Amino acid sequence: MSRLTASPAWQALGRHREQMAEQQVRSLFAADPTRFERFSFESCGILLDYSKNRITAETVGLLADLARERDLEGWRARLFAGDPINTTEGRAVLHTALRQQTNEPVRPGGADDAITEVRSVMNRVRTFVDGVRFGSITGLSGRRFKDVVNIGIGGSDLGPLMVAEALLPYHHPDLRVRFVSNVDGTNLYDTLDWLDPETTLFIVTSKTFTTEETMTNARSARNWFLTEGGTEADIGKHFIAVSANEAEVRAFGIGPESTFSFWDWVGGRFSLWSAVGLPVALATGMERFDALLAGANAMDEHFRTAPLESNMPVLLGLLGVWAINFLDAPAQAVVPYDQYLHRLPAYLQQLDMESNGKSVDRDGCAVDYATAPVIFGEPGTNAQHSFFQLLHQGTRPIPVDFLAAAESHNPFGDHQRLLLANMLAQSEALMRGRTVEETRAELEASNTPNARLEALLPHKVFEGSRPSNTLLYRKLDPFTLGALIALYEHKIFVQGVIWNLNSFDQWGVELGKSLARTIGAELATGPSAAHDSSTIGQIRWLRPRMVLDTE
Ligand code: G6Q
Repeated sequence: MSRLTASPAWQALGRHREQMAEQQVRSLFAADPTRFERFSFESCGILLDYSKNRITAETVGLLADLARERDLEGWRARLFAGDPINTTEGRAVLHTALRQQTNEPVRPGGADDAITEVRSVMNRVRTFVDGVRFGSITGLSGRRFKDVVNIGIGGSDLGPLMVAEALLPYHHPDLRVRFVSNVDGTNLYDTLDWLDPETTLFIVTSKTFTTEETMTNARSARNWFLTEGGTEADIGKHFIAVSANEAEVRAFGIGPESTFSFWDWVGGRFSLWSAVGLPVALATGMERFDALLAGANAMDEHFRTAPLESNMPVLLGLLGVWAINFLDAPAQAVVPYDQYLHRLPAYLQQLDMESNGKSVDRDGCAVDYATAPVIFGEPGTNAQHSFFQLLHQGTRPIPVDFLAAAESHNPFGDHQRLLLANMLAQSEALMRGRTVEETRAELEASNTPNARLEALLPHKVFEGSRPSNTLLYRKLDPFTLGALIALYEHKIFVQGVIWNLNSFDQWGVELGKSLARTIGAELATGPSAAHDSSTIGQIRWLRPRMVLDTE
């Protein structure tokens, strides 16, 4: 048994689970008309309703005991103070410093004040963004930029992409932002096909500036630019870099005046608040980007100061632990009833699964409990017509996070009412289910013949008590979006603390990267005997059939 599973709070939750196993959530609602008031609250413009989970006040108390026992408050203080809590990489974790609204110094691992450095880079970002948006910074022929292409992958893509999509209503009407991430040439080809090199600005975003996909795309974009009429002398005007590795940026040919730095204390998947957010700032303007940061900071302050039992990220994290470790939930669905959040599930897949998808704890010991769930999702109502069947009647509980705005950016006729009705209906149906008696009554009322009724009955029953959280906000504006993202960042941190994980490294992505380098060479020369027969067989099948552009 690990220290966690042997701990008094964990054991107490295990006993409590036995009491809760048969507890129907609909009965809890029936017994307590104030359940919504007791298990919902608002912070930073977001209402969290967690009343549809299989919990009582005792569950919340026991979960908070677990958090205290794991010293969540201590870890939270170390996070904000800039202690090197990313121990395997010896780094501080200070994405919160990027959105700090005061000038109070923060020293990552005791080094120079991070806030001063952040302010200095962001002032340059501000000047650049205003210059491009107002037309004083232009391309080679003096024409205004019309297209911005961000070249990056993982943390250097998913965050800015998700936010740029979410804030589409705030975009500059004459500046389009596009994202190229995949090393599949189709991604770059499809993007470049529409572009005029004279009015295109490329942002090469890479913390390390060595990531194979990004550097391959960046080199191909540069070749395209030169082939389409640009000259070497124009590169500095059309290619800018966002990176923590200045030496590699120089080696690529981008000068200091076109480089925006960030730091090793900003993890890739937490970097959108730095100059990595440039595509968002260019598209929406610096005021909006500032509001995004302010929203995230408001959630930071809530996370830092609110009591554990009424602390939104803490509760979301603990409810996840309850579902994963005590109710055996293998996955977590994220379903925004907000089309502009259509990339949120993809973004959260990285944030959560790369942070906590681990089977070894901070001390290097194998864990004996489940960690990160599989995160998946799609916007509602589309999701209802695909995977909701499994959520309602599958064999295991899959918690759902529903998200929705009261007000749409596009108030077409009756759409928003229908959208919200569907979301409310789904969370109610998941929670309430439909008993055998209710199903029978319904079939009888519709005059279903008896034999058919008996055959259909088991298929039409819903177990119910399927957990969900609902997050409601007035409108998806930059401030609210910032708060929402920070909410999930901290939720994941909370879970990492409970599970005793380092949520800030990602060693699991390395093995495939190094094998890809070897196999890349062997696709040209032939496979070595070092591989298994499957890999060798596939290399042999592919080699004579591959068609490469060798120009
Ligand atoms: C995120 C990860 C990873 C990273 C990409 C891109 O936390 O570290 O997704 O963001 O591998 O790395 P570069 O920014 O260095 O190109």
